[in-house]
Formats: sequence, structure tokens, C-alpha cells
Amino acid sequence: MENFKTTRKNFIKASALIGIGSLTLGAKASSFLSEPNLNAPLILPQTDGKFTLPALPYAYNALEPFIDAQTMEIHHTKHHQAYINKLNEAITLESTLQGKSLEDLLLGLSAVPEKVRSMVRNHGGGHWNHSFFWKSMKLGTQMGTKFSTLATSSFGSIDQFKANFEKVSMGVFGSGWAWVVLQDKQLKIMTSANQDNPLMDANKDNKRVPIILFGIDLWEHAYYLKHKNKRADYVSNFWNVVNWDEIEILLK
Ligand code: MN3
Repeated sequence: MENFKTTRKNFIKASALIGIGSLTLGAKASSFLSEPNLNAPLILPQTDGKFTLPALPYAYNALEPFIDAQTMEIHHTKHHQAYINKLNEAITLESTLQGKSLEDLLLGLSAVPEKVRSMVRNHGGGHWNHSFFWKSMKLGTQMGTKFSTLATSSFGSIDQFKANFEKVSMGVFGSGWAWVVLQDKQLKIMTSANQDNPLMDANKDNKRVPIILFGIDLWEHAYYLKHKNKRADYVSNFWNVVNWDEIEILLK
């Protein structure tokens, strides 16, 4: 297992560019990015042609009582590992993918050869989303001023922001994610089905790539052992485990 590698420096650069409203990625959709992208908050590289399971930055019981240790352990060692295994199968099947970071693969998804594209989408998305999700959680942090200022200007108040996020999360049908992103100097709430995420093909047509601040896994495997069918309880409890310190770093 290897540790997370963040692109803090790149992120600072991206945030500065967003600040003057001019961030677009120049990469062509038809080819993979040749440079690290400016605004992925997490870069997951291959090691010897394989992606590997990142260590959790805390113990399995670190998010108790809001997310239980058994859920965390199964989620990390079984579900997350399974996405990585399938993603590595895709890399084996298509040698042009070897050596690419996961962000490059996802940002240029439509350029991934078709025979493995859905594998990269589903399992590469699964690897990225879970790696980012683990980093987005920590017990006992407080919302910082950068985020609260943005939430107030974007949604009217913190309570309105939270209510919106919970409503959107409850509205995701089946399995998927809800995301909080910074785009055009505004906080936005986005959703994605399955293991899709806002990075996928975000460099296509020079679209402005949203900066992902955090997301919530809305698959039943993320909450069923503790909350059973009550997604609302899981979502309302999620505020207790958001890693606000990390979000302030992403907003610097
Ligand atoms: Mn999951």
C-alpha cells in the first residue's frame, strides 16, 4: 500500500487561476494529458504498471460512532480493493494505459480505447472516488472560514447549503455520489451515478474543470450495516465526519 499523494502546489495554482476566472485545461480530448492536470485534488499514479490500495489515513474505528469500524474495513479492504483489481485488469488488457495516472485516464476518458473504457470508467472511478472519500473524512474538525464564506454566498446560509446537500443526496436514485465542487467562484452540488465523478471527460471541449472539495458515497455498502435502509440518517450524520481542515487546504 502506498500513501496518498496530493497535488497541493498544483491546487494552489488552480485556485489562483479560478480566482481570476480563467481556468481551462488546454489538453485535447483526443490525447491523454502530458502534464499533471492543474486541479485534481488527488493524483493516483501507477506503480510498476499497477494501481495499489492507499492506506487509510486513520484507523477503521476513527469515524465511530457515525461510521462504524466494520463498514469502514469492508468498504476499504473489499469494495475499494475490488475496484483496483478490475482497473488493473483493464491496464493489463490495454497496454497504452500503462504508466498513466488515474486522473489522466478519467479526464480523458473518451480517449481510452473502447474495449476497456467502461472498465476504466467504473473501476477507475471507484478507485478515485474512494481514495478521495477517505481523505475527505475526519472526526472533530470545524468548518473553516473560506468554506463558510463560499457556502453563504452560494446558498444564502450554511443551513441552506446543508439542507440542499442532504436533499440532493436523498434524491440520488440507486447507487451514486453527491459532490460539492467549486466552479466559477461558486459552490455547487453535483451528483453522479455509479462510480462516475466530475473529473470524467472534464477536459473535453476546454470545459472548466470543477474543483472537487468533497463527496459522499451513496451506495448502500457505505451505510447499510449501521443504518440499514435509512439513507437520511447516514447523510445527516455525515456532517460529523467531514474533514473541514482538508477542505480549507483545497481552497487555499
Ligand atoms: Mn463505496
